[in-house]
Amino acid sequence: MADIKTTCPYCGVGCGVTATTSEAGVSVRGDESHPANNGRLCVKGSALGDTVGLERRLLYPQVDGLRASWDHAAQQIARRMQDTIKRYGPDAVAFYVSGQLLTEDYYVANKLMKGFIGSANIDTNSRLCMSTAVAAHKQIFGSDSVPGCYEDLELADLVILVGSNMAWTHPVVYQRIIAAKKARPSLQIVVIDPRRTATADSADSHLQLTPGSDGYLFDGLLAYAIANDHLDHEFIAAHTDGFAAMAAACSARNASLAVTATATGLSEVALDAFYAQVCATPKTVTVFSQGINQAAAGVDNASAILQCHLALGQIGKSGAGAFSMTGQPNAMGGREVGGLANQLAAHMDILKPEHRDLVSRFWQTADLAPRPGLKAVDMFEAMASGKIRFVWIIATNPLVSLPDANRVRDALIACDCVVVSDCVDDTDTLRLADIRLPAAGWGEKDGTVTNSERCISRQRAFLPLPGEAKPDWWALSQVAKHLGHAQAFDYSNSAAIFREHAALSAFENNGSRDFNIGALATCSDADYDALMPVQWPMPIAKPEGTARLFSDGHFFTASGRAQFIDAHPQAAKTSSPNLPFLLNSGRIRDQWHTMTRTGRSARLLSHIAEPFIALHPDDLAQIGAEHEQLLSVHNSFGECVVPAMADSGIARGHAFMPIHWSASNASQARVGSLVAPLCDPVSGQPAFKQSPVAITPLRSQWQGILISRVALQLPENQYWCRHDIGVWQIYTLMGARLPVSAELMALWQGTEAHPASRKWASLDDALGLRHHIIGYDNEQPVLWFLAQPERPRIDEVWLLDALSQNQLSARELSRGVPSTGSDTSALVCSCHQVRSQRLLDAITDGHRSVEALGACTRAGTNCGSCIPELKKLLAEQMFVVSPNPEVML
Ligand SMILES: Nc1nc2c(c(=O)[nH]1)N[C@H]1C(S)=C(S)[C@@H](COP(=O)(O)OP(=O)(O)OC[C@H]3O[C@@H](n4cnc5c(=O)[nH]c(N)nc54)[C@H](O)[C@@H]3O)O[C@H]1N2
Ligand SMILES: Nc1nc2c(c(=O)[nH]1)N[C@H]1C(S)=C(S)[C@@H](COP(=O)(O)OP(=O)(O)OC[C@H]3O[C@@H](n4cnc5c(=O)[nH]c(N)nc54)[C@H](O)[C@@H]3O)O[C@H]1N2
Ligand code: SF4
Ligand SMILES: [Mo]
Repeated sequence: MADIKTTCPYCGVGCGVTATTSEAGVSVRGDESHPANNGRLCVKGSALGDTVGLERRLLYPQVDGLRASWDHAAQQIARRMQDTIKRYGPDAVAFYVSGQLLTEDYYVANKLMKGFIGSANIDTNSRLCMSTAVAAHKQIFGSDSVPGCYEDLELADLVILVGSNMAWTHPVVYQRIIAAKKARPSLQIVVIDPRRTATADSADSHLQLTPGSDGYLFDGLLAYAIANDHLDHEFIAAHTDGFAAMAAACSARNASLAVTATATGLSEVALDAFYAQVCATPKTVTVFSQGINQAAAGVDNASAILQCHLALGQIGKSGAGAFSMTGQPNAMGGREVGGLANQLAAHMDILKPEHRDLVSRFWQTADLAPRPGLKAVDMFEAMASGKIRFVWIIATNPLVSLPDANRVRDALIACDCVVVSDCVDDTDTLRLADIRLPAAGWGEKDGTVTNSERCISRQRAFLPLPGEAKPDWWALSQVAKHLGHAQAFDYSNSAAIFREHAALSAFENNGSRDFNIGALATCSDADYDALMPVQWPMPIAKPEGTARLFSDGHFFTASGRAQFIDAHPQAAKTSSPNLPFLLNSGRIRDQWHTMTRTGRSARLLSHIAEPFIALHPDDLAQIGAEHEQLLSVHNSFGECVVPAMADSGIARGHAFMPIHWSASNASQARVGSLVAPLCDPVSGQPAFKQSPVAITPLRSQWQGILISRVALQLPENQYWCRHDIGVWQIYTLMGARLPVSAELMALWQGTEAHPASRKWASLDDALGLRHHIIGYDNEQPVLWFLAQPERPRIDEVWLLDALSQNQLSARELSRGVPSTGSDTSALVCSCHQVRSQRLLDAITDGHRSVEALGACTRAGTNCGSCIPELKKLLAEQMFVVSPNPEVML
């Protein structure tokens, strides 16, 4: 029952987690001593214990569909790679890796490809996530450095959240800001997002701009600061180059309030107020995330943000700076080891001969890649066109997450050999693998990650390796040995890799490179085990680490000064008569990416369980559709079929879809299949947020829920989505024609060769409008199906439990709710399972604040992710109770 301190494997906040293993399973709580979260966890982190079960894990290597030993698998990978290299050269092989790898895994993958295979064709899903921020940092600061730290967000007087739905995507940092605001109400929060999000709901102001117009907004800010002389002349003169040229280009564009208002769709009054506020607030932090990064002109937009901070001298000081929030748990670690195709290790540059020479000598190799490799989208295009013929994909699901996802399928099919390392046994990408490798997952693997504020923390193992699962660094090292590089990859543990990584960061680093963790280069295995969270840089002379960069005005450019450039704003894609909606895509609160882990937690499903497309209610009416009706969303790249969600927070002509559904868990809901492979020209990051689409309503006559212990092959032409909870699979279905019980039973019986032990009870109603079936195997319920014209509302958490225990009354079974009468209204607080009806009752009973609701129902008292929803409920209800605006305050 020992407590192990580790780090959450989800978002880039990088919260410390204390995990306790007992016979009852794994329980987790926030680590009070971790500087990122001081004991807090969001709902995803709190549910980590639900996701560590061994159901549906990939446990053994497989080669061409057959179970194989690790040695055979590694030998086959090496042989197939060598065959490809012999015939087509080293650039015909590629690795596609992930910001969810540990730094040690990442270091080994990068070293093998760039150092020893001799190609730089290793890219990562961070290309889809952070490459725009990387390019902007390098362009302006000379290095990929996030200047500030989380504390700055608490110390600021103004926090600007641009293209970030932080309340849902980085909830613990968001809660830190909200707590700071509560203690000091003068702290102002401005959200810049074309969508009214949960984050926007609790901000002081929301600038609902035209998608992709951020460049104009920040160019307008520079123009305003220049015109009204709000510049920090001293800082500009002492620590920057190129200001005059940038200012001249900006002035030449005449970015007046009127011009900016037209470009951004915001009013001149709103712009004037925002600009005046920023210029008058020295302690301003601008946080940017995917609304900026995932845009066709993302690097220019991000650069414009960084330049505003330079021009106003709002950088390198406590409470001031531009802050790129990183998405994945180790996006930063991946950048540190040079995981992107256009980087070298330890923040060095593959285009610089002196850096190539340094790394070659450090790795003792003569085969270092001579030039940058292909970026993710180009890499998969090279597979489709036969230039790359071998790919090893590790810890990412590109068939779902890349743009033009249908083309990615063609790309993998065209390869001679596809190797996929994953921890689960079924993903869209794994389905196309020739060789599958079982990876150690969270709780089993051991190493380090770096969060958004450059803080390096340990992920520690507290569970045994299941089956034959192995850490990714180990698998890569085995293949390296079969390729003849035994000496360079002779690592005994992750500590040995980390020491090498740290030593490289300090190797001949005379202060010209920002990334230096030389103080850790000689750590013993025991030191590494005990490593406390620490922020880099931490050169030998500064083992305590560094909270803020650039405080001394020194930048990592040749002149030591930050560089102003002409980040000229450009308009993003727009809709057209044939494709009248602009589709935005992103995350929901309780799911992580393609749901291979969060999809297994029943409580994480209660918030939003199904794919959807959100549209303004007036747009829904205009296309002749209703809330929850099935819609076909399509363009020349693909089609999705998902239910509609009416959302007045979406502007007219826009739409939003979540990224979480794949072919493995829904009939047709991969949003990536609708996204054009259009990328920022500098960073290569795809413009995921603006895809023109057409939307057509579909007719469905019935809706159903199916809960089954056996996987069923559902008909392709009907809508379904599925979640796997323990031994159960839960399907939501919709269709054109109400199925007859017998059809479904035939499907079920068809899954067994000898169905004698299976019986079913069918409770169809007299009018034939409602079908209800319970299937038994050896007297135990194993299948439950309810279909009716309207959407069934059932209590899944209760039902799964009841089915497992076989303790159901006929009445309960037929309704899917306990006979005591259960609340099946929308779940608001996942941590304490509090539903909206309970909250409405509490509000009616006089609990009229977030705190009072929390005290009464416990909602919002754990991770706080649902506080924006509590506020919304309160605002709506208060209005009903008393339309007097004073009461609302
Ligand atoms: N719950 C949850 N949290 C996560 C993740 C997850 O899967 N689930 N994934 C993690 C990862 S890898 C990442 S990268 C982060 C992403 O974190 P965020 O960037 O916060 O999340 P997104 O939902 O991708 O997009 C953010 C917002 O950008 C807005 N946006 C779209 N277009 C524009 C535009 O033109 N301008 C502006 N200003 N805004 C725009 C969208 O409406 C959206 O609200 O989340 C991390 N955290
Ligand atoms: N349309 C659209 N598309 C997007 C985005 C968007 O906003 N809109 N966002 C993009 C962004 S920012 C991101 S980060 C990507 C994320 O997209 P992906 O990286 O494709 O999504 P994940 O589901 O996180 O995939 C991780 C896989 O690795 C497995 N895994 C987990 N841990 C390990 C491990 O230790 N080792 C191994 N070998 N496997 C492991 C998981 O089971 C899972 O299958 O999506 C991108 N795609
Ligand atoms: S905010 Fe949530 S998902 Fe992100 S690291 Fe913390 S607990 Fe994990
Ligand atoms: Mo990401």
